[in-house]
Amino acid sequence: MGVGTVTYNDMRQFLQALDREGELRKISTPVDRKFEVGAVAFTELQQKGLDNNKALLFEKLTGSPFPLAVNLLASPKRYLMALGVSSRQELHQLWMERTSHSLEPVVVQKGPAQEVVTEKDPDLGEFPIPVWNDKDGGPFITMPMVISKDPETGERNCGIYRLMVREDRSSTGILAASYRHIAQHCNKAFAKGKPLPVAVAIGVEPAIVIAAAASFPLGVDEIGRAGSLRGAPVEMIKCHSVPLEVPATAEIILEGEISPGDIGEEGPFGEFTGYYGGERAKRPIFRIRCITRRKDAIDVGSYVGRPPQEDALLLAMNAEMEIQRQCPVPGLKEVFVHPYGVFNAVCSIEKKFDGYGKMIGMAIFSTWPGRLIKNVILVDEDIDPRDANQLFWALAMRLNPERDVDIIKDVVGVSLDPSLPPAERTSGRNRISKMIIDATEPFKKGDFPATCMPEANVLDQVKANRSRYGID
Ligand SMILES: Cc1cc2nc3c(=O)[nH]c(=O)nc-3n(C[C@H](O)[C@H](O)[C@H](O)COP(=O)(O)O)c2cc1C
Ligand SMILES: [Mn+2]
Repeated sequence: MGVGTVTYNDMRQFLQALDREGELRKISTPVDRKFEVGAVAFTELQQKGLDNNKALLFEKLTGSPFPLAVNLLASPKRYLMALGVSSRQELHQLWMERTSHSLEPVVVQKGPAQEVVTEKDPDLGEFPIPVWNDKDGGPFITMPMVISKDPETGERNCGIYRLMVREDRSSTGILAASYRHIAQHCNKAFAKGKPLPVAVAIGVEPAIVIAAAASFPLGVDEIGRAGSLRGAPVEMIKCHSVPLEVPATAEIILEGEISPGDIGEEGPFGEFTGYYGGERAKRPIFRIRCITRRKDAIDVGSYVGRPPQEDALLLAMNAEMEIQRQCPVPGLKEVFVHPYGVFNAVCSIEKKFDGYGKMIGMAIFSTWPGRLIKNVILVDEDIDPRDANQLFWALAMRLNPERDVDIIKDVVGVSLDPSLPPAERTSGRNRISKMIIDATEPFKKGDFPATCMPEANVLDQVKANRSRYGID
């Protein structure tokens, strides 16, 4: 098996791998899906942080026979495990090699995702779907793989767009920003007065989750990219009631449609920013016609809210790699998108000439994933962008704010950015300012003081013979 060829065939195999690695905690005491699941998941993340939190498996939930897995990819370690790599360098290499092309899925006749079929009175109420935060407008499915096809070209899309369970328990609200690919599928179907068939897969192989969360261009089938990432094609089965295919080994499938003019109240929801995103408002409704599932289905969710959390980590890690790939100016060494504050990026560069930092800063904003970034800090190659101590040293010693800080006004930002003036959000303009901090050494080499170090040969000898000094 080569690097990155993991082929977990379903979420269960990944859960087993997490368990083996000590990355899964099973909770056997009964837990309430309203507020309590959210509070337990939040506490785990807040107390242990991104590097040390564990995935959680709630085995008993009040009012539901199904268990619920939460935060499966909420640590860099588990993200790397999901793709079968052991370091960020390996991940980077794998991403660049594998995400430039697809490995087409194969359609199979049968799959566990259809062991139980409910076509009459589908009921979301039987699943343990949590109300995560105190002001959330209802229970939210936070890890749905939402699958649709372009009504004109037939190209498939798979994205993660939150689903709020409505009171009838057989429909959900859906929030997909206007630039999301499913919104563009809806527009095309609605222009012909037709509904858009939609299928939602819940509980899938982790490479599918990672591909669905990545910002690939319109027209790219994320399921094909997931196949490429995992090193084996994804097996799909035909849905019962809609002309779509879904991962054959998923835990739960929701089939239905979004129809023109069919809208209802949705939200609010505690967002990845740590704030409630937008008011309760009229948004499209996803009507469920059929639910299929495994006999002993395991539901899955993700705590979304104040960082650290999974959504922001997935956004940050995917953005780092895609900014790196898409930056048109050479010399970008490392991109660090801060997973607690995903609008911040610290980037190390090989500075070619004076003024190069600002140039790369502008180039980063101009990439598609760079839309996420509000503040970019450029540092020299000798600074590790992930090391806050080194970063603060560079900011203190290399920065002359008047010269090195630039603010760019009236740029399209992220609609959920809480610092957007309310009128910008409600009008859909979403314009914000952006900042470039060029903390690289200024002037020509030689004009800027040299950093100080002990004499190189002596230093090497001391390092090699540390025990001599009795201070190891
Ligand atoms: C856990 C999680 C929840 C998300 N929820 C939403 C959402 O509710 N609405 C949305 O527009 N994007 C959401 N996203 C971001 C999109 O899934 C992501 O940007 C994806 O690339 C969009 O797919 P698309 O480019 O095919 O439209 C979420 C991402 C994650 C990881
Ligand atoms: Mn897409």
